[in-house]
Amino acid sequence: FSSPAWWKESCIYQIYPASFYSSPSNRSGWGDVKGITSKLDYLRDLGVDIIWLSPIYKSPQVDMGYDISDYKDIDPTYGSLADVDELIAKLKDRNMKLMMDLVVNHTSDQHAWFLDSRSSKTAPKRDWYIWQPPRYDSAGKRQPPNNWAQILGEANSAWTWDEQTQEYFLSLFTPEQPDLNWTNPAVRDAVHGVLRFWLERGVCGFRMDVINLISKTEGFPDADIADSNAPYQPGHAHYANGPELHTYLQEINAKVLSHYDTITVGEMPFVHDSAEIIRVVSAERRELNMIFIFDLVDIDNIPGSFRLTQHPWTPRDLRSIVSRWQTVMQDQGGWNSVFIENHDNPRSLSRYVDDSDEFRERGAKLLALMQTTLSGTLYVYQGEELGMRNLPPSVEPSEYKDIESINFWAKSKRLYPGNEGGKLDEARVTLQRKARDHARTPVQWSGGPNAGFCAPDVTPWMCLNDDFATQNAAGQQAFSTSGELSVWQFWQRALRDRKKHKDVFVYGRFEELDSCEAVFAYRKISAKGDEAFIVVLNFSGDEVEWTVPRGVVVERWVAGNYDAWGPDKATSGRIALKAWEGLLGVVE
Ligand code: TEU
Repeated sequence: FSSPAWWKESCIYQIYPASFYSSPSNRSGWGDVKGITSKLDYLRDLGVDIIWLSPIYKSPQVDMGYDISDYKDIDPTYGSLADVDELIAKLKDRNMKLMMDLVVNHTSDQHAWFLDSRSSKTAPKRDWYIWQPPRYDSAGKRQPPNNWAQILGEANSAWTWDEQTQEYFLSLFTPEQPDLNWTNPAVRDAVHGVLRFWLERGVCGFRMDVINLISKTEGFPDADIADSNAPYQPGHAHYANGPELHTYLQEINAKVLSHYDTITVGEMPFVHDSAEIIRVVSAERRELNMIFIFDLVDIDNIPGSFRLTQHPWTPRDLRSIVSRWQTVMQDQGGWNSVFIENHDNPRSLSRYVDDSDEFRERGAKLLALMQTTLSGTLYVYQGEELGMRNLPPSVEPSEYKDIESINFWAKSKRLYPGNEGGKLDEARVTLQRKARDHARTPVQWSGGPNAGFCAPDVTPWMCLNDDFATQNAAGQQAFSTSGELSVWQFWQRALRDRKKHKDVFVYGRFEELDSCEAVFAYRKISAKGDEAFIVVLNFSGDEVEWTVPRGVVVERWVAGNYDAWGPDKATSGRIALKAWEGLLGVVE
């Protein structure tokens, strides 16, 4: 059981600025900061305390702003520093806060630091990035320094050749995102300066992009061969949670964070070891408040491989992942972040439940019930509160905008031009299921032109989902005479309940109850033991029976996704669950 803190109880809402809201006078088809500011009441009404903005800094937008060319300025697409100051002030008026995305594993290749670094071998900032001479193969052909693959284009090397200075630089994500050399104290100082700049401006903290990749194994050894047909291999073992990670995180804390009242969440892909994770998030080590663990959003990846792969999974896997991390954190003194969506993953509705017209509302509410009753800091991704779903399969691979999908499709066409062995079809399905763009379509504000996302006569930068006429915020916020809550209203109520019973839902002890195949059941109990709830979730489209375990006395059901106000059901013995049904009950 953990001591209370504001950053634990807050509901954090992730905004993907390009697709959130474009203010009416904006003619670009992109969302902007002014647009965000104008929607604060919407967020406050939902129950949001903190907004986290995906990057809005100056950027060539090769990777949608995760390639930053100036950390201390705003990209004109999104507005200006003055707009951000206004946003912070308006948030403050509403008792809300702002978290920024800190992308410091790499910069853009257009950042002044890199322009200097690549200008010559003796440039003052040469050593701010990771440069290596080539290797030569037996045929005398020039090769990159090792076999690591690029993360957002796995057919390519993680190293990019620089003609001018005849060396390779490391670029784990794309060639336009060179990795900073964190072994250089001047780089770390500069990063600390970036944090201070934003904290002084009034932001409350940071989501730290791939922060676990900042320390690489010395000597850059080759990765083990995972796929002998592939030209390059996943190098995770040599850069995920590398040798100096903890030193660097503690340094950030000592030099910067400890001087402010902040919230930090580190993005930590490719790491599953609980002892290592606890090292980062246990309070006494002073590293980060919490991290994003990827097990749930990577549930359908081939283990150890890349994100754009397919791997079968069952509700049992989902259950065991959620249970494992709830338990590890409470038993070992760590702190969870509870999330199931972000801008790098398909929509949770399409992925974990059923996005058909028949079941989408049930499914979205089922996930809301789970998310709002788990211990940890809760993150909601824009549109999740509306049950937004993936783009329809009719969208062609060539229409995806994301660099990862573009590289993946180009590779697939090159390797299987004649759809050999059905492999091109398979790649198409992989994109239909997993492209990052599914989460990047504009937020559906209304059923009007452009879903109310931007001016009616402007073309949005990214196609809208074709279901916006019936699925949109205005419709879901409207009062319904049927008495049934919309997905948005369900989230609003669930977020309120989470706050009201925070001793149980945010801080309480998690205990998995006898779950069977698709049914995930757990009990949450406050530290004092004076309050407890039961949650029963049917992660299947089948009607199933589930038995309330002996020793669990359900007083009454207080909420459900078929009857928001508490279904009239048996409270002991066998209970019948409908397809995708979820229940919340008070336990004695
Ligand atoms: O993502 C890091 C990351 O490794 C994944 O989520 C990644 O997108 C996926 O595994 C690719 O297969 C972060 C950002 O969230 C992402 O948008 C950026 O592209 C990436 O870092 C580089 O900054």
